[in-house]
Amino acid sequence: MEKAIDSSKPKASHGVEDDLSNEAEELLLTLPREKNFDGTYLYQFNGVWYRHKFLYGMISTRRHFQARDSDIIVSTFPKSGTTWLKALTYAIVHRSRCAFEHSPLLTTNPHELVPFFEISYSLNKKDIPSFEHLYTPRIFGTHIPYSTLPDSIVNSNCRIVYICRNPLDQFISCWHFLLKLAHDKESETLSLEEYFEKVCNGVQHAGPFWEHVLGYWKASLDNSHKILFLKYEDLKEDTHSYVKKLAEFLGCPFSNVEEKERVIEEIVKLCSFENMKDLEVNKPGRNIPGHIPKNSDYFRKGEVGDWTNYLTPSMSKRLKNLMEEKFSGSGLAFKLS
Ligand code: PAP
Repeated sequence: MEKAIDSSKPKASHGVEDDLSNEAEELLLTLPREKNFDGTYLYQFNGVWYRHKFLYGMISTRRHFQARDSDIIVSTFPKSGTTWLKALTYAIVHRSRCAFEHSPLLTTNPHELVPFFEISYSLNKKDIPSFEHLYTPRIFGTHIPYSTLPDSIVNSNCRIVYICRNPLDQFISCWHFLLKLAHDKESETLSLEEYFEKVCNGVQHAGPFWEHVLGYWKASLDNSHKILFLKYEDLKEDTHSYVKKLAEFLGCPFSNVEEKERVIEEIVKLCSFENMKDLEVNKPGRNIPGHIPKNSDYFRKGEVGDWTNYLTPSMSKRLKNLMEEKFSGSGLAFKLS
């Protein structure tokens, strides 16, 4: 049964969020919890596991976020291609604002240009973010599952682009990311095998993986004009075609002139792993104010099939079998290499 989050309370544009803080703290005491990778807790809310800060951010997002019809939501399970899809979406949608050699993507990390609303709502509990600094159409990121999105997103004409990644690479990518964060905080961590066990039981931030992916997959089948469902592996294989498809879906297709002027190629190059990783802003030591990960933590290898370097045959078999079982009959399959 769904736990209640009261999203009907009056929405102050500014104001101390004591009510919500108290409500969230009280709620936390009632929720099942499990140790996370780094010894902190994950809390299970409506079947989904959240880190503490994100749970608060999710509740606050549901309470306060008002979608506009023109908004674009980049939605993902963590470590599935969020940074890349944010960059591509931003580059496509705002391409007429400035020449590519002056693109904000060259000097600003994609997570700053395209904020996660649940992080924005969790950063400062005193003021509700207004997002006034964002260009229209506004582009937001989120890891919130489809079933828990604010009503205004589901009921408005705003569009959602979702990217999933094969669960073996996603697991390894997440493992490296968490290891880096824990190392920076000098926290004790679970071993790869212990973390693997948690993931197979669905216990990871925003997990279970299969619930998240299936939620958006089914919604995209029911509502293909609202939700575009992409796969990291397809995007890697043929970025050009998917950039074109993304622009069409977002209502800003490339003109013949733009195609002739190789605008798609410019966007693919600008947002490529190799280009973004080497930018000064994404080098080690830089991070977005208020964010714990360093900008460089979002760029590791950017490859398909890296799982073969880490998972034992029995681990990969178990994860493949689990996914086959969970995705059976859905029509969704993953490319592993
Ligand atoms: P997030 O959910 O925390 O925002 P996200 O961007 O989804 O993270 O995942 C990071 C992964 O995307 C990393 O994968 P890896 O660990 O297997 O290397 C990262 O390298 C990859 N990535 C980041 N930017 C790009 C890009 N421009 N092209 C391809 N892959 C990318």
